[in-house]
Amino acid sequence: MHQDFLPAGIVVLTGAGISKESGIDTFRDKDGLWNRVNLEEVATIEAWHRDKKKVLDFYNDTRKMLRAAHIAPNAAHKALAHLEQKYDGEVTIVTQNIDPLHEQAGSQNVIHMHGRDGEIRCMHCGTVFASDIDLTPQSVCANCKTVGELRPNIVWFGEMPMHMDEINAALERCGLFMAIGTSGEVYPAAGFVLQARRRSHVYTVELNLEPTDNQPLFQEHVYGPATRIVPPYVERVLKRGWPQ
Ligand code: BV8
Repeated sequence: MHQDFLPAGIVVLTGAGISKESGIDTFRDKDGLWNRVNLEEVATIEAWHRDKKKVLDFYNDTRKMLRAAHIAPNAAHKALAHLEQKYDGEVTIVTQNIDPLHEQAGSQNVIHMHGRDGEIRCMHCGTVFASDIDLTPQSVCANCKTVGELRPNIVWFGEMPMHMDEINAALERCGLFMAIGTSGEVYPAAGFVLQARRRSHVYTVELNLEPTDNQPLFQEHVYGPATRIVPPYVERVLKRGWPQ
């Protein structure tokens, strides 16, 4: 098909809110993680250099929480997988989440811009491993044998998010930008809606439990729990598309 006739792409930015009803806490709600843990002590590169054991123990606990038996994809994750299967254009999920729930729901085109659970990286040789083991400051890299340089393959504050070229390309091609379950407080993710709007024909919608500070940047707003608002919105897009 000629490029001009391919249906416009859809980019879906998701945040912790989409996984909340799967049993994973968000970060900035009143019961959120950053209200219990000081992110400066566990989610920055400085924290890792200051107290590796504290940071590694935090992510060892995070991994165990994410692997609990009751954690499973919810209707919102499944609706997005359905969208990817049924929409005849490209659907790209850009997630800020490190959990695997989009993939477990059946989504294939998922970009984890803040890294993902179950992967570790050696700060000495850069090798990334799939790994579920608890890391300690005594852990040894299987590749370069360096001791104490293994960390979660997660993007901390002050570090460059991953796959930015791929994300920027998807934003260039999209006709519909949906943000689901994100407070719009963390950059560069929070700036993607403005980046998408630089394209003349792009429609932007915020689907969230409640309005965020980014609300004025979106043309449409749907508020409520993700499992209640995402499935019908996906059906609407598949049946009628979006305002051009
Ligand atoms: C970068 C990994 C530049 C850890 C995360 C000083 C120095 C350096 C950078 C900065 C700085 N000051 C500011 C910055 C930029 C910084 C930033 O934006 N800070 C904010 C706090 C002001 N950003 C960065 O540091 C980023 N890197 O800028 O690099 C650079 C450039 C060149 C070279 C080198 C570097 C890196 C950011 C990534 C940090 N890592 N996570 C981990 O996950 O353990 S970010 C953290 O916040 C989370 O991981 C999460 O991914 C992210 C966003 O949070 P949300 O997903 O939106 O979750 P939140 O709780 O906030 O909101 C949930 C929403 O859901 C709410 O709105 C709620 O209403 C809604 N909700 C709740 N329930 C439901 C629901 N919605 C629907 N249904 C429901 N049931």
